[in-house]
Amino acid sequence: NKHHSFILWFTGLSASGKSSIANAVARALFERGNQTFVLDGDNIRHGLNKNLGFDEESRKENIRRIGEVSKLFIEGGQIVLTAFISPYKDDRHVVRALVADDEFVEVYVKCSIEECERRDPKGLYKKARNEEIKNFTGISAPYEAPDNPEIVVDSEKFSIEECTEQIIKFLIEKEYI
Ligand code: GGZ
Repeated sequence: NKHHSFILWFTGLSASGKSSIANAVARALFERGNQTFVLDGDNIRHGLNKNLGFDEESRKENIRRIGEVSKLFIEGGQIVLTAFISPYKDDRHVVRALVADDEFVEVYVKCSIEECERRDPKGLYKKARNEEIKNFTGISAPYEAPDNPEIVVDSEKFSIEECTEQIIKFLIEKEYI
């Protein structure tokens, strides 16, 4: 079943490395001749979903729309990589149920809240601690880690490059690519 289209669904805390790893995996897939498309906050939350905030209902709607858009892209023959916190198990399950069993690959980017807060590349954790930002994942809003993701990469122990290699290796072994 090589060369089929599927969603590589990254989930993890803010600053866990989802976007960086998704973009590095997309580059590696492109170099192997695959067609890829990355969906992340930059192209979705600033456009299609700019009317949505971060309360539970908005996140649910955010993920639902991203799932539907991803489904369109896989119908168009792409490997779609999505990089959203997607903190709720139920919402991720809704997306999984939208597509065929072999078309949803959940990648948990594992990184402790302590390490994410140390990284704090945009100063958002600091603002969340000061309550300048409400409902911040890991501080004042929940993150439900997946129970059975297809892949777990530990971005605290391993570099972006190592995590990328681990994902590519999995995809080759399981004949996704
Ligand atoms: C979490 C927030 C929040 C709150 C703004 N909680 O590190 P970033 O900046 O670039 O990634 C975070 C991004 C999360 O958007 P998602 O669409 O991935 O979230 S979800 O899947 O839960 O819908 C962060 C920024 O937006 N951000 N406010 N309150 N992250």
